[in-house]
Amino acid sequence: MKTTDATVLDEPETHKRETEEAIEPAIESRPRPTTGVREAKIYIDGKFYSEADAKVSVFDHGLLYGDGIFEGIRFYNGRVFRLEEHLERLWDSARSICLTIPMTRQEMTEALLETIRQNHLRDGYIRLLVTRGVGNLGLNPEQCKNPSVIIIAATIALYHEDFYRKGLSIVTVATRRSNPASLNPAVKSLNYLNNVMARVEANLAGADEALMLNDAGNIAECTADNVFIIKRGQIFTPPITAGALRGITRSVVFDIGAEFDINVVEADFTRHDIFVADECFLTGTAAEIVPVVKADGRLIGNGKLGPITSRIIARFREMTRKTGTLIFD
Ligand code: PXG
Repeated sequence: MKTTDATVLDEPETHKRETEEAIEPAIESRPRPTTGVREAKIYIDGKFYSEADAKVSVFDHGLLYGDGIFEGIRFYNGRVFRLEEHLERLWDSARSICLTIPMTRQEMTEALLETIRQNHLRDGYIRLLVTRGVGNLGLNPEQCKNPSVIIIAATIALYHEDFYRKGLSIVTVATRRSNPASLNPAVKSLNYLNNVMARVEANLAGADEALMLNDAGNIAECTADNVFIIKRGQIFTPPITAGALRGITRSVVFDIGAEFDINVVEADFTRHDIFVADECFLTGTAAEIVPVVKADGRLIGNGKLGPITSRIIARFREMTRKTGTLIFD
């Protein structure tokens, strides 16, 4: 994204390549992402490893086939935001792909909180993965007897405040969100090539995010965010059946809508509805709630952050500071 401060997820500092490295690549000097934490501790299957030693097998089907699931979770002010919901979605994803998570939810909660503590963080981002585990080169998951659990805690550079005030520009891309009959977007799987290719298209078009349609031509979502529009005081977002992930931040918008007495309606809509909307915003754990002011070159509303989006962002920020599972007792 075109921001002054990229998130560690989007553009890790260490990805900025030195010219010499590009000419003469060496294993040691190859840029690699870091968590942004000094002496980071990464959880893999019950043990903590340094960044350099945190490795998985090349025979893990998570790598070979994108066979696995993940969650991106934020914590703010010493509290993990909406942890229960994230774990519920993780367990739902696992069930959907017939993957057995090798621990209880209570154990997962403890492992996750301990990873944050080990990294001495109060604000940051967690990447939680469950891979199918080590198998052979065939894709049959029955080869994989032991799924792996990986938990990475990272600092996350917030987008510059301007980004939330001035809004993003998005473009519709040709890559369609995968059909639920092929790969259901409701499963948060490690297979993100569909979204990655959409993001490549947005990059090539010079836009901040890609708007993805489903096979029917209706809006599904963006590459890592849910889409909302506001029209005549009502809020609309595509239903899960349109190919949207059941976003946790999305569900917070439903809660805020109820508090503000604003209708939040799940409905199929098209690009046209975005072009004529009064306001538009995206929601995602990393992006949080961010206004969209331009879609396919058209200004949305007056092209500025709208009043309802602004109130929602303020309330969301208050909730993130004050609610969540305590990390330190
Ligand atoms: N749609 C998709 C396809 C996602 O991957 C969301 C919507 C928003 O859901 P939450 O629960 O986060 O409100 C996601 C979020 C990132 C990033 O960099 C986010 C996700 C995956 C990978 C990276 O923000 N998932």
